[in-house]
Amino acid sequence: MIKVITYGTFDLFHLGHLRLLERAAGLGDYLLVGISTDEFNWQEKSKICVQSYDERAAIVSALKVVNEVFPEESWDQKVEDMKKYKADIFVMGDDWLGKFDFLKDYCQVTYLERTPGVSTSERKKIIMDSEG
Ligand code: C2G
Repeated sequence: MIKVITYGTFDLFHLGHLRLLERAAGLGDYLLVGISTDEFNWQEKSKICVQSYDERAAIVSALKVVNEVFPEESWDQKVEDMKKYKADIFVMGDDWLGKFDFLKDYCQVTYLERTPGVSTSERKKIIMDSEG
C-alpha cells in the first residue's frame, strides 16, 4: 500500500485545495493530511483562520480522497511523521518547491503545480470588499 502525506491550512476550502488533494491521492492508495492547528497558523505562519482547526479538519476528512487527518503543530514534526505514518510519498503544492527536499532521505518528495487564480487570501478579500 502506497501511503501519501501532505500538509496544509485548508481555510475556506476551495478548488485549489481540492485539486491538490485529489492529485495527491492519485499517487497512492492512502492519503494522510496534516492540518495546521490554529496555534501553529498564528505563531508560525502569522495566519488567522476564518475556520477553526476542528472545522477545517472535519471538512478535509469528509473528502472521499482523504483517508486520515492529523494536527500539524510544528514545522519540525515532518520527519517524525514520515516515520510514524510510514509515508512513501510527501506531496506539496509547488509554491513550496524545494522547501521540503530534506524529506528525500525518508520518502519520495513531489511538488504539484498550484492551481492558478484561487487562494484563501483572495477569497477573504472578495468577502471583505463585498461587506463594503
Ligand atoms: N494549493 C494549491 N493551489 C492553490 C492553493 C493552494 O495547489 N490555489 C495547495 C498548496 O500548495 C498546499 C495545499 O494546497 O499544498 C494547502 O494550501 P494551504 O492551505 O495554503 O497550506 P499552507 O498554508 O501553504 O500550509 O507544512 C506545510 C504547511 O502546512 C502548508
